[in-house]
Amino acid sequence: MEGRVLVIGSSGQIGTELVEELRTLYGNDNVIASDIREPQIEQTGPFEILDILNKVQLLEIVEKHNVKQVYLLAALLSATAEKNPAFGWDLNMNSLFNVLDLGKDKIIDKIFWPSSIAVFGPTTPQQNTPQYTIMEPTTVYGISKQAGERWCEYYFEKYGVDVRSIRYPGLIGYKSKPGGGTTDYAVDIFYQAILTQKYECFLSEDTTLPMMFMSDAIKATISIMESEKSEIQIRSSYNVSGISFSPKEITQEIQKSIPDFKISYEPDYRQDIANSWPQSIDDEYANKDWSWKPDIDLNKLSNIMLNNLKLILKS
Ligand code: NAD
Ligand code: AKB
Repeated sequence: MEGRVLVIGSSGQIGTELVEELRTLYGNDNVIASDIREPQIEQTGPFEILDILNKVQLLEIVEKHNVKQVYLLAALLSATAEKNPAFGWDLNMNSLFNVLDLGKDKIIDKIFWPSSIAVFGPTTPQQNTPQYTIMEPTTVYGISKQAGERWCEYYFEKYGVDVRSIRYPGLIGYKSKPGGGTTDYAVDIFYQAILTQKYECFLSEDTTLPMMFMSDAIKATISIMESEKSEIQIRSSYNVSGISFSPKEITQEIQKSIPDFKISYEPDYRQDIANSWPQSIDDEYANKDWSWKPDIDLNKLSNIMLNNLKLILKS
């Protein structure tokens, strides 16, 4: 690989695990982690404090480390962005422009930018949501992701920027905590099942959403980035699917290991966000173009989360 990799937003839920995997693949010193805040875990390679809205600082770091690939993870997620729509729009859009412009100016060669199932809205078919369908998102986060997808495709078509993207579903892992999304309950529930054997869920029991275990998300991310350029036929963003479940279904899965675990439901403003999203995703294009296939089902996910969090929380 020519040049180094920069991960922006590396202290967050995905960045924490992605940096670890990229360093295993490319070597510790070839992956520069960066964030506006300190990392959640001890670093095994270079780390820079970076505010992605500061273009000058971004260029300095890119030149200092001879960066050629950028993974842009900094963003406000759905629930947090609803509380501060103007800032959510500013961060989510201008971070993307700052990185896309580095591609346009031929300073970097390749960009990964994640979109989300939040690009879909209440008028989208909710079951097996196709790649190409009605998209009328009702959250500022979803609007920013949809606009971001259009800009990615535009920069590819007009300026030849090699930008690649996937629409992540809700992500679940035990190595890092989520940062303000509507799907966060599906991580918190495991902590509470172990710590207190009870959980008050902010979504109703039958709210089914598309989800994915973090190792599958990292696999999809690295797989799309390592694919040949010619294989990437979609330059907006690819649907990818993992598993779908509701709070009731994940509770039943946890109860197989912790029979005394109890859940109660107190839906809040995040219920409206969840209601506007798909329940399951059709990812035939990702499968066809770059052989995407998830590994982890609900049963495996639940066992991995419980086994690892028990060790972490009880140590
Ligand atoms: P996160 O909130 O856990 O992490 C985002 C990181 O960005 C944080 O560490 C934060 O400190 C950092 N950040 C915020 N403002 C910054 C700035 N100005 N400059 C530099 N860093 C800044 O989010 P995540 O879950 O890791 O998500 C990463 C990306 O993936 C986002 O674009 C998100 O929309 C997308 N995504 C995530 C999920 C999910 O379930 N986690 C699902 C779909 C899409
Ligand atoms: C959120 O809930 O905001 C994220 C997402 C699905 O984009 N997890």
